Amino acid sequence: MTTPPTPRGALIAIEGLDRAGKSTQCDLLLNRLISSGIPAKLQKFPDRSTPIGHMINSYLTSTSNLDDQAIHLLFSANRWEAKDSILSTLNSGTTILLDRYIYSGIVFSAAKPPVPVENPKPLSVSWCKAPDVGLPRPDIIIFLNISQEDAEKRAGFGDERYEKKEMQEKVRKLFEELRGEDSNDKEDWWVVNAGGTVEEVAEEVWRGVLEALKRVKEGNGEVR
Ligand code: T5A
Ligand code: NA
Repeated sequence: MTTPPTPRGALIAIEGLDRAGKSTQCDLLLNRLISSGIPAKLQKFPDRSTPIGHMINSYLTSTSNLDDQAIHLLFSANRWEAKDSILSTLNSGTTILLDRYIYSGIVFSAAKPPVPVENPKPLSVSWCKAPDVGLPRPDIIIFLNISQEDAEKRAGFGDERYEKKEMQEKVRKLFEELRGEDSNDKEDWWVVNAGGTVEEVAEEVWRGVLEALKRVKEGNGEVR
């Protein structure tokens, strides 16, 4: 008798504005999956542990400056360098939680105020999308939706380069556009009200996860 092949894991992206609670929810979710007997792993982007990640970290903490295009490509390269590991992990039957992914990559770069002299135009969304084309597509994108007021109340807001009110407003608008643009496949996005308690948010997130697991079960086994 041959053993049936292991079904692949689900690819679940958690997205949202700064301080929406992504990392908090990812940690809870990882524990919940594992204690439910579902093998799971967390992959955070940016992954600050790699050489490319070190460059991103010094940019975000403002110890270095980089051209807008250059930093955008580094964020993308930081995903590409994880691609093989993501695919082999999924194919070994382990679910992956992505703490930010392609979508943060697009909206944060496109939301940046242009540098006045050298680069008068903001980066276009289509330019920002291009380097990530071909990366594994998540089975679901769980979007933690939070108001600017609630985000600002949370600890640590304002520490890093992009954590400024104006920038966050643009990010919010661009995320909305991105969700709208994908309207033929609206099912990609699972919007959660992230303004509730940690436990309330976790319940809504869990429903999204169950949906992703169901899709994988009903799918053809291939990562999208
Ligand atoms: N970026 C990222 C790009 O420009 N391009 C890219 O390609 C990518 C991938 C760093 C920056 O990089 C940009 C986007 C960012 O500006 P990061 O490392 O993910 O990205 O940022 P972090 O600082 O780690 O994370 P965030 O600021 O986004 O915060 P989280 O993870 O959303 O929030 P979390 O869980 O750390 O919670 C924040 C605080 O709120 C509390 C927590 O205890 C914590 O103190 N909290 C709650 N309080 C009340 N009620 C709740 N429900 C709460 N949930 C959490
Ligand atoms: Na985080």
